[in-house]
Amino acid sequence: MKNQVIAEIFQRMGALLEMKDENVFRIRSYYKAAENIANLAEDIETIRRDKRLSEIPGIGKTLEEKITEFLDTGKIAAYDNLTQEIPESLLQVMAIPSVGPKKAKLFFTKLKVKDIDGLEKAAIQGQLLGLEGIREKTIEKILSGIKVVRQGNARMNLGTATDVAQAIVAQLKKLPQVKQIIPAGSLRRSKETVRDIDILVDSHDPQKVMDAFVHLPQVKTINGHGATKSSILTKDNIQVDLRVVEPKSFGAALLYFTGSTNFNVKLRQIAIRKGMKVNEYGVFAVNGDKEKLLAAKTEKECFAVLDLPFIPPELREDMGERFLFPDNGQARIPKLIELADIKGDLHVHSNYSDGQNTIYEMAEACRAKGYEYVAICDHSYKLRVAGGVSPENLKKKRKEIEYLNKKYKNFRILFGTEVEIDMNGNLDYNEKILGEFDIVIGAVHSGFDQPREKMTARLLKACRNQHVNIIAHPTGVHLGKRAPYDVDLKALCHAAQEANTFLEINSFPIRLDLNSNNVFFAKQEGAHFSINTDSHHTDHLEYMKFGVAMARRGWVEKKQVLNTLSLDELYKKINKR
Ligand code: DGT
Ligand code: CA
Repeated sequence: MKNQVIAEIFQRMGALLEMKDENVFRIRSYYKAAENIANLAEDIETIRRDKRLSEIPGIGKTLEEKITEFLDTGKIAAYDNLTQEIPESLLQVMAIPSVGPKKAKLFFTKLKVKDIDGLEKAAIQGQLLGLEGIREKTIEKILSGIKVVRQGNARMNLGTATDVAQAIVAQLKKLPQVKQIIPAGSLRRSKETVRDIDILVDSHDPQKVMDAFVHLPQVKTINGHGATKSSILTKDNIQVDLRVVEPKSFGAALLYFTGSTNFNVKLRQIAIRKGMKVNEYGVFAVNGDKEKLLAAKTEKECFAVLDLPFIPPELREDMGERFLFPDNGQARIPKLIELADIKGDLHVHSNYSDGQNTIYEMAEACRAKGYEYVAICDHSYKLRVAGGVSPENLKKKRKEIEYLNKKYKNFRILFGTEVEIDMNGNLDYNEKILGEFDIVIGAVHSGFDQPREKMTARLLKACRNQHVNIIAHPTGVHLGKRAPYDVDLKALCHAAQEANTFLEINSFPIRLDLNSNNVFFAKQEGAHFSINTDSHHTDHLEYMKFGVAMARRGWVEKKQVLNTLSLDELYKKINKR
């Protein structure tokens, strides 16, 4: 499918036009088209063949011509012209938090800054100071923004890693030589971001598996092609390592290559204390220079001979180590929440704001997942850029939901909102309107730079509003794009607990907010959670698994999560009806 490539080009064209100070509507049309194309479920070439391009929302005659041009020639002349004028590398500069198109252009024209390295150099050498609108503080922010972007370039988010790994696993699974195949490493531990993908295969015939791996269609370069280990770079520059191990030691290898490194170190220490040894080939009893294999075939057997319970991969981090390996006594592992415990999604958008699907389509997709409810929480009026819903339109939305609910027996659509929390902690709709919703999610989408006390006060105030049930993406982080804002999470947890407000674990892969560290901390502080997808398309409902993974990594149990409740229990919990 060429969908993603075309979406990417339109996204870039939007950004380049923004840098050129073009008409805002023109800029917006490229961004909107990029988003809509990226979210298409159908192959754009099929749509073109059926002459239905103009039916894609936001695609007018001009954009239709550009899509056709790309599908015919593999190029878009207008894009090439733009990159002649403005180097593409400036898009990365523009993506740095607190830079943006205007400053990127300023640095380019005044200082010939073409890329991130150039900007960093100019900032350190003091060349930025004195340019229009640049103060000492701006430079500090730019330098820390560069760090965020560099980290983002070095590590992909869990969503991307999952997609890449799944595509490779699906192809290799077809080989008769492959018995088991599991992505290990940070991906198996569901870490928020992943540097490279480590896949483990159980096979008696490694050579065949290696050959198939290095010839996969997604391979750009082969960095290594050995007898039992190979390493490739995909066309998107993602490193994937594949190891083949013998079936008899698959468990020990899986344990080793799942890590984390710190967890492995701890495991080795425990083994030594018991007169044993652990490595990727097994767990051994050591007696002088004699070694006897005790376990290797499955992870469970390896843990058992070390007198440990099975430790879920998500817990194999430094976090929670004092519970996993207490100084005296047995490891205590709670029964972690599972995806199957989730009974509904409490934060999705519809086309009433910036969602791609109708309320009905979102509801049907949730029903298909076996949910009991979904809350349609569109943006509030102030967030115009995301189609915030006006008070008049709310009435229409509510009627539509009531009408649909009449038809459902064991399913309910909740009338919700993701309401803007302003700079002072006030909410975008008045109390009367807020009282009419089934679910209110408070969210910060502006003024990320506020100092800690201000931001904390702002969030606490929203949290204590009697109508607010959930605080959306509590730290505002965008992985690789925007650092979290500065908030006293402890204070927020305490206020949330007192006010019966739930902290969101936002499952959207570029957010994952709260992240697992914050979840772990918030849980200790007594907070309760709602795991939501923030879906803007039915396809995004799948992201729930990532939010659940964050909860598991934070040692969260079912009882601490609002949307594991049945509809009746949920209403009771939030004092509705
Ligand atoms: P990443 O790739 O940075 O997101 O994180 P990981 O955990 O996937 O790290 P990676 O890819 O370097 O290695 C995969 C696993 O292999 C790691 O979690 C533990 C194991 N491993 C790798 N190198 C070592 C090592 O030097 N010592 C030990 N004990 N384990 C290692
Ligand atoms: Ca890795």
